Amino acid sequence: MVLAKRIIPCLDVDHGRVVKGVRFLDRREAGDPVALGKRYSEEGADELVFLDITASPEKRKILKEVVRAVASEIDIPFTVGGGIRSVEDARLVLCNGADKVSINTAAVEKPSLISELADIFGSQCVVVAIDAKRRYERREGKTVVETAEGPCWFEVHIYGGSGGKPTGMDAVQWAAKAAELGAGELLVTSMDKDGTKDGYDLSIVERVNIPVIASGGAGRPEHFFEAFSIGKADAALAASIFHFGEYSIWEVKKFLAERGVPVRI
Ligand code: 0VR
Repeated sequence: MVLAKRIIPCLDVDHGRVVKGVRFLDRREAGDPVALGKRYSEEGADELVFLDITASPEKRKILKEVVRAVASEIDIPFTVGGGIRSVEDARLVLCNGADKVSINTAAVEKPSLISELADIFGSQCVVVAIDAKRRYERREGKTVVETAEGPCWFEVHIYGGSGGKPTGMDAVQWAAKAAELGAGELLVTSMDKDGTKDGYDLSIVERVNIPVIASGGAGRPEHFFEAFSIGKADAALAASIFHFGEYSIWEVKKFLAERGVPVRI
């Protein structure tokens, strides 16, 4: 049996409103999370991701009322992240309608949280989000990846807000570690591609040995096709093209199905 490739719209939420920027900067408003979530669920999205992107930089808890409001309008798997730092935080989000939790900052600061969450809720519930940015300067011990733009390594960033904070960590190595600790899935976002509509950066995706969601850069249906054909993505996440109405989820799926990619219609 072949697993269907998943198309996942992403709601990046800032104080109750969906926003979208370019390379994690210059965010502009993109709508109401409840209305958008409902629309995507009806349009055939396979899952929905909700990220409270200002929770970690503001050191506050996720806005659980908004999570609950979105959850009540959709009937597809729902992944929620932003500001989740403990088992209790995860439980709260799951009790408010999430099916999976996504952690980034807390996982980097305390990797054992991944195993704790996996032990309690199951790996299928734990998504580790990795926000990665290319670095072209050489650095000892980093995994060098050959790209069309030259050799580089990928640096993990935390605290999504205002461009994120570099950690010095190697994203390829961190992806392997997160998988070993019990993550069920990785959400790999290219900060260089985010919002550019230039296509995904699949360099990390192909080096991961657990299910992986490619994120950042989708601009046309062809980009999804690349993620599933040239790249080894299990799912492709996108925000800009769906929020601003350039393509519907249905159009993307039709394009993929016509080219032999297994998708749920
Ligand atoms: P598109 O390139 O518009 O499809 O973007 C997909 C994906 O990169 C974003 O929806 C998003 O999840 C990345 N953004 C931000 C962030 C993630 C975590 C924290 C902050 C941000 O500032 O955009």
